[in-house]
Amino acid sequence: MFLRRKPKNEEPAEPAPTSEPIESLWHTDEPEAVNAIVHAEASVPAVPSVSSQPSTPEETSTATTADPLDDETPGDLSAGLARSRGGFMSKLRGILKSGPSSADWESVEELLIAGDLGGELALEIVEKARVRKDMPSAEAAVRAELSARLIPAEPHWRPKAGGPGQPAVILMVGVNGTGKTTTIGKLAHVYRHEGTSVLLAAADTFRAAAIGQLKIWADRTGSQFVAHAPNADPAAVIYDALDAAVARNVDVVIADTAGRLHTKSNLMDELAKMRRVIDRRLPGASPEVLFVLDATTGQNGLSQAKVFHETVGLTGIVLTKLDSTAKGGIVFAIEDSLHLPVRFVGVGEKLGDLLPFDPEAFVGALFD
Ligand SMILES: Nc1nc2c(ncn2[C@@H]2O[C@H](COP(=O)(O)OP(=O)(O)OP(=O)(O)O)[C@@H](O)[C@H]2O)c(=O)[nH]1
Ligand SMILES: [Mg+2]
Repeated sequence: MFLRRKPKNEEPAEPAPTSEPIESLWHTDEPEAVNAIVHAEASVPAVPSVSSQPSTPEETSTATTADPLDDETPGDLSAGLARSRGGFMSKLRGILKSGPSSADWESVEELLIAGDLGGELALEIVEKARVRKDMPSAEAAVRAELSARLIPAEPHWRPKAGGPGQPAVILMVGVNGTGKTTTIGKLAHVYRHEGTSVLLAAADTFRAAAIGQLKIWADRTGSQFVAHAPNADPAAVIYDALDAAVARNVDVVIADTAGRLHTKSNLMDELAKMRRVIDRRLPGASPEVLFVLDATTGQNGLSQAKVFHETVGLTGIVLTKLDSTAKGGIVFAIEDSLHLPVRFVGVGEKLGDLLPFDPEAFVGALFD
């Protein structure tokens, strides 16, 4: 069992956030107290376990094997974009192939807007594409203009630790139901397969079910797990999770947070506190703050992202549910307006349906 230790030589200007169980647990090893905080690790056969923390039968009891989410088959970007390719893109390709007249270029603009690029960007793309002389066709010109809007890929992108002995940290944020927890599970699966040790922090303390949902992902992926009781201070969960990760030499901590509306200032303040706690516990760390955006919310998602960015300083986007929308053009709008890279796209509900975002492959899957 992991023994929590009081951090030495660390007196943060703002007291470390605590929730009741933590206060009473410093220096204690009482079994009844430990029940208030869950530190669990389980392993699944497909994933190499790299931690020395054994799991108990009780801790692994929530693992599910019959769930379709267990399907690790790598997701197919092209299949995930089928709706977009068959929707606005198919009409767009039709018009562009016929060598567009002025009226047709107007339709191109309308189709790009219908595909969720937003009015301003759609106009810019059309204005530039129609005067390009270096392209063999109108389709190639639009394709090149769209590609130019995307931030170049970083194929081997990984969250980085701030220094030796520190874990890399990912804070997953977004509005309700966008796919944060599922994305954490999929990401933990990827990292565990690479032999990286992962600790999931249940900083969505809003609902007891949210803690249970993340615990299932911890069990399924063989990740370690830190949670407090429901309604505890989420910043305290993160503080404790970082403590645990340092003590156990864990490589990556991924923190789940409750979905929140960008208009609720008290909830946004709570998120800002979580962000500050990371800086306080791991000075010099540069945590990844990933905004999980449901592609089906389209342009509304952009205004949400802007407020989150102002509050917590986003470092990247995860665009989920691309398989459920015919408006995959939102990718261009996000990168163009937020200047933040899309790190991953979700193209389904299976474990393997989280793909690193590759701009070239994305544009190819839309056009080809
Ligand atoms: N089709 C599809 N569904 C997805 C994808 N990602 C997540 N989902 C589904 O979206 C639903 C919500 O996912 P959660 O992970 O619980 O969302 P959340 O953001 O954690 O929700 P809250 O914690 O309530 O804010 C679940 O049914 C997921 O299976 C995706 O890429 N494609
Ligand atoms: Mg969740």
